[in-house]
Amino acid sequence: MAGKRSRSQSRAKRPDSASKVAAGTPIRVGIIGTKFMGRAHSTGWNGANRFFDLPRSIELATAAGRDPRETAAFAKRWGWTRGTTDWMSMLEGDEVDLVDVATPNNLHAEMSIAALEAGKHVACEKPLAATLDQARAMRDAAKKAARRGLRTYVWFNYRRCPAVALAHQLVKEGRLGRIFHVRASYLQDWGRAGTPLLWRFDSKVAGSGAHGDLNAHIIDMARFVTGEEFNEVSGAIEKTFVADREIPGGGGGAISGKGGRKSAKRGRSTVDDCVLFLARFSGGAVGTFESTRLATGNQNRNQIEVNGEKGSIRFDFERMNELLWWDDTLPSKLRGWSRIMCTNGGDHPYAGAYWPPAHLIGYEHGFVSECADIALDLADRAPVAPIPDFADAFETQRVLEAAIRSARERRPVKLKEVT
Ligand code: NAI
Ligand code: SOE
Repeated sequence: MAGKRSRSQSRAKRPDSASKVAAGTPIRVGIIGTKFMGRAHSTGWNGANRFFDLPRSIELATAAGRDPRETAAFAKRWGWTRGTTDWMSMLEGDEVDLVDVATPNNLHAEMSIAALEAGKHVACEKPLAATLDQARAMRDAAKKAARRGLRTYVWFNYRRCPAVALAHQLVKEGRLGRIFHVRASYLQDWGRAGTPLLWRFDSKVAGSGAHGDLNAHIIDMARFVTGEEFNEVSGAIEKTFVADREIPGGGGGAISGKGGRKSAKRGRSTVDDCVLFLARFSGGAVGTFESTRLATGNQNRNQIEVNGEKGSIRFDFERMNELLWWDDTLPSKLRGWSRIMCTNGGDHPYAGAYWPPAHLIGYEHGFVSECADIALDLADRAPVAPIPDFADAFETQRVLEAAIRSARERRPVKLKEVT
């Protein structure tokens, strides 16, 4: 996208910010949600202080959960000063500067908007919301709060894999030239028939299934890497393979509720297991997108390939430290896929904060890097890679909505129809 930067690449200039007032002072974080993302974000906030030299340190102030005993244990284990079962209590007074929303999708709007109204910055999990209406309300609340210097962030953490941030840089440097194809898929297989009816299968809570959960990531990644926006979505297919599931008997962990108590009760999944669609981009590229929970044998296969006139890149999260790169400007006898190990500090984004070359990083480092980027941004310093705010994540939510309309109405949907 010569000359014109999309929302995923840039940040609007802000008025004099609340962060400036507090520059140099610690950022006091309050988190809501103490399970999978509660643990990942806690690792992130703790690790950012240690791996990065931050202009503002991070204080893990308050953790809010639902069960008093579990919340107290979580707070102690992960280094939060206080645990509470009343998330609203952290909005009163001056206990926290930023609220981290790590709860199921239907709670993002209520919690984020309340935090912004209470004068807190917000870092909210993806997808921005369960519905387009909730997402729009969040975008509008963020716009209003920005006038008071408040900032919003969305945890599209895969942007912070060094390989993905490098792909973004290569495109920006013009090394791929004009982009022809985007081929993205996010394949998981934990949605098999034995997996109980967790919140991720309840449309009232999750909004959608694999679509909002996984397509949201690859839509964001495509926008981030290419710098192009979606113009049209077509040919979408939405499918639920396993509608009848066991109602969980309680307990259990991991994404699939593994180890939980058995129950004899059954219920219906009200979400998709997979959504596939085609796309046209603002710079003329075309794309294919596929997300599923039933791609047996693919556990967390978040992949993107971009083909340009001068070269191509290929990324697969299951080999997250590597970026595959084809340089089509080389003489043909030298052309081939190069495997770039994205771990060289100084050359590769984020790598310098961690280990020596090829001493690999893992899933949690994406969250550490994201927390560091948030701390940089709150000190008015440029993050290593742009962080999506609510307005940016709303653009991703519009694409999700366009794909669902395309699937249900069996027609191409232009993004300008989705406001
Ligand atoms: P989870 O089920 O493991 O944890 C949800 C947490 O929210 C639990 O601690 C639960 O007690 C808490 N919670 C639920 N209702 C609450 C309420 N009314 N008040 C206070 N706390 C409440 O879910 P998980 O996997 O952590 O997902 C949370 C969010 O993070 C979702 O939006 C999900 O899409 C997103 N996510 C993002 C990932 C990423 O890669 N960025 C990875 C996994 C999840
Ligand atoms: C489950 O599908 C899940 O944890 C998603 O919720 C995350 O967003 C994804 O990054 C990993 O898988």
